[in-house]
Amino acid sequence: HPLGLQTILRTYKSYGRKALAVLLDPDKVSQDGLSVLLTQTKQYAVDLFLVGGSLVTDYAHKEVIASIRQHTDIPVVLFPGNPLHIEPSADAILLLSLISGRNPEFLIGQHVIAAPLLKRSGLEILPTGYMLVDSGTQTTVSYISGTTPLPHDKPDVAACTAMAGEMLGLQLLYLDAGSGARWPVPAAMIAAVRAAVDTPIIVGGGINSGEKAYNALKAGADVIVVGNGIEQNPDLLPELSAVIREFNQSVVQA
Ligand code: 1GP
Repeated sequence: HPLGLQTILRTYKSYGRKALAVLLDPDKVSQDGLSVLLTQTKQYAVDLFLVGGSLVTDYAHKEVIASIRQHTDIPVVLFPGNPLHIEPSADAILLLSLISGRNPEFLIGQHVIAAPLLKRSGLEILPTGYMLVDSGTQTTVSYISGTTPLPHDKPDVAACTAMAGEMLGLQLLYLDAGSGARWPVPAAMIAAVRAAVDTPIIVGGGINSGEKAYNALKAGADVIVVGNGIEQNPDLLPELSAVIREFNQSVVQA
């Protein structure tokens, strides 16, 4: 997109427009399932596709992106676990610094390795403070990154982490309870982060109902990310779409 996604997300945030990002994990999506989903997206409010995951074994990013391109012009953003996941046919990449953790590899180490590749890729870089939140079970990303998630009942720690990320120049904040989380990111934590920073806030992990989506958006999320829920329940996308449209309807009327 000529404007750039960073500008678009900031603009959305400034007037309260909410967005839905559908996460496609190249390991989990089947070609048939993907075609059905992509055909459906035309009638639903999908703003972005995220492609990736912390552990990808099939390296099918390119094929998944090619399928998305065949069906729709919705922007595709990489959600990488490591520099092997860089795929220039996407539009943009979340350059994640895992600021909830204390593992230098995921704060800066992998970024140094990736930087020349990213520069050549032509991808729009979205510098993102990535905050893992405890979700009642150990998630793959916590295990792979060797980091402890933020305690789910400590919204003040999350708020200070987000503030520090914003002060360091990160442009987006992503609160993630991890894929398939038992508990999504608590509303109180989203609200505390919302009050602490001006950046758009992305929230994901365990959002598997319209009600959970509503709660996250109401608490201050600008973008919600849903992966597993959509893969497992064909009724979820229409439900999420209705929730997003309800929020955005009131924005238009305001
Ligand atoms: C995980 O935030 C994403 O990193 C989405 O999680 O698959 O649980 O929707 P789900």
